[in-house]
Amino acid sequence: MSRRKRRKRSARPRSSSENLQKLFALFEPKDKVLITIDADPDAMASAMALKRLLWHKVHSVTIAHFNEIVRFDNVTMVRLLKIPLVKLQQIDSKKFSKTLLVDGQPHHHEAFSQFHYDAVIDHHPITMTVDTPFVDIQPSYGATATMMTEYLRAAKIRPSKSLATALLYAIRVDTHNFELHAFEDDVKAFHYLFPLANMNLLRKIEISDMGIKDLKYFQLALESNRVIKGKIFSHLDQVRSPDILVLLADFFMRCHEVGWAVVSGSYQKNLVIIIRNDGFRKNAGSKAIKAFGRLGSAGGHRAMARAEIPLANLDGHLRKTDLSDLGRFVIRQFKKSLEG
Ligand SMILES: [Mn+2]
Repeated sequence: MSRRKRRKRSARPRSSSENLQKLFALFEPKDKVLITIDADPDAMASAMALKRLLWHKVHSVTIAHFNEIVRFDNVTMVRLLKIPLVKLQQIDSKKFSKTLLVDGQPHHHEAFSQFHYDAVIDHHPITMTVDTPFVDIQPSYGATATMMTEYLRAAKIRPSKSLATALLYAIRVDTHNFELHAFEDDVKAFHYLFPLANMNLLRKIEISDMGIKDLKYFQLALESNRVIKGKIFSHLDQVRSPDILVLLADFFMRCHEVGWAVVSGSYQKNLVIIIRNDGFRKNAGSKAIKAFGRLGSAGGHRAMARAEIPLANLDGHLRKTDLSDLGRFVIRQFKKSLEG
């Protein structure tokens, strides 16, 4: 889950060994434990760590997620790190004697609200009281994985390569590579995990943002792009997701001569336009608004912007030649926005 609110530091310092003892006190050897998650890197890594903590302490630990895992980096993480997951919809919750929630709070999703949790470990802001036998919520942490790293250290458990890699990746993702709400504790956990992780796996997970099927869009974009004075334009017809357009725009920006990349395509009944620039005395957001704002939604920041125009709104705005080539329309509008 990603909440991007600023987090305040909690006044009371927490002792991880105290917390660990309290957590362990919840369990008996015969316990069948269910950990429920909204599967993203932080939730998965934290659940793995919790499973490791409870190893040999309980009868079994099952990690169940309610959401579909669609992002390719997450799919790759699950596959390469062999994270044992089951779908929440497929389990019989009555078979478990203890239920835990990591990287989320019971009211965050209705899939969680059906459970009576025994423990909640999370780092999101507290918006509602969580009334479970064990609660550890630390909004001053950039990732739940940081908290879990401290639990492991308090338990004197050295994480395996795959667990360390998962935790490291989780901290990177949740702190946006330490650009957003990262704190000293996150940096400390990162330092501790770094030598224990497999950097090759980590890199493969990080760069996995498309599938083989998506290569056809690259082929099309490579064949049909137009370069006009340091600006590269590419228009694709239907795409399976606007994410493809983002990947292509970022890809084109790798060419050192390119100052602007404008990649467009149709998705459902919209024309989607992704704009990138090198950030030098340019403003992608205002250009997007100027070029496309009156026809649909448009906006963004200095270096990146996006516009979405319902195709129905384009009636009467397209020239004859544009009908077979929306790309021509995009180029014309964008060039106009650069003038004056
Ligand atoms: Mn998180």
